[in-house]
Amino acid sequence: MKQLMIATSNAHKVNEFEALLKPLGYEVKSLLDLAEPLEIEENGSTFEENALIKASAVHKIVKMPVIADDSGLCVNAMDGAPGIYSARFMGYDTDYDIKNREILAQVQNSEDKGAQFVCAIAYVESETLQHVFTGVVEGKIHDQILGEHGFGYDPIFYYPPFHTTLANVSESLKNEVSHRSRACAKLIAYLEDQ
Ligand code: ITT
Repeated sequence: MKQLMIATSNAHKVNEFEALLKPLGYEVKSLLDLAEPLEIEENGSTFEENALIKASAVHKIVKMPVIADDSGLCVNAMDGAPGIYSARFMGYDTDYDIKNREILAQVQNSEDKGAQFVCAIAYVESETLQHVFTGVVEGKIHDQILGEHGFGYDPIFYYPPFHTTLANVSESLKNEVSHRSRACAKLIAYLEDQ
C-alpha cells in the first residue's frame, strides 16, 4: 500500500483526507501518529505558502511523501478575513460557537454575504519535487448557526446548491463539493499520472 503522511494535527482533516485517499489505495498517516507532538510555525502570507512550509518541514523529519493542507474561510464583508488566520481567529482554543457568532455579527448588516472556503494542498516528495494544488468552494454566510456535522466554520457556511450549510449535510455530501476535495482531486490526478 502507498503511504502518505498528512502534515496535520487536525483530526477532522485526517478523517476527510482518509475518506478521499483510502479508496485510491493510500494509507494515510498524520502528525497524530508521531510519538512527539510537532508544532510548525505557519509564517507564510498565503494558503499556498503555508501549505508548503508545513509539508516541507514535516518531509525533512519523516522522509516520506508528505501532503499538507492550509485552509480557511474568506469572508467578503470582512475583506477576506479570517483567511489564513482562520484557525487563529479570536484565539486557537476559542470555541467555534463563539467564532461563528462573531462572523455572523460582522456580516449581519452587510449586503454582500459571499464567502469562500479555500484549501491549498502541498505535496512534497523530495527537496526538488514539490507541488501545490488549490481548491475553492463558493457560498454565503448564513443568518444562523446550523448543523452538527463537519467542523470549524461549516455551521455558518451556506452552500446554495444544497440550500443549507455544509454542517447540515452528511460528511460524504460535503466531501463531494468541498474546497479540500477539489484541491485533493487535483492532487490525485497528479499522483495517478506519476
Ligand atoms: P493543521 O495546521 O494542523 O493542519 P489547523 O486546524 O490549524 O490544523 P489550518 O491552519 O489550515 O489548520 O486552519 C484551517 C482552519 O480553517 C480550521 O481550523 C477551520 O477553522 C477552518 N476550516 C478549514 N477547512 C474547513 C472546513 O472544511 N470546514 C470548516 N472550517 C474549515
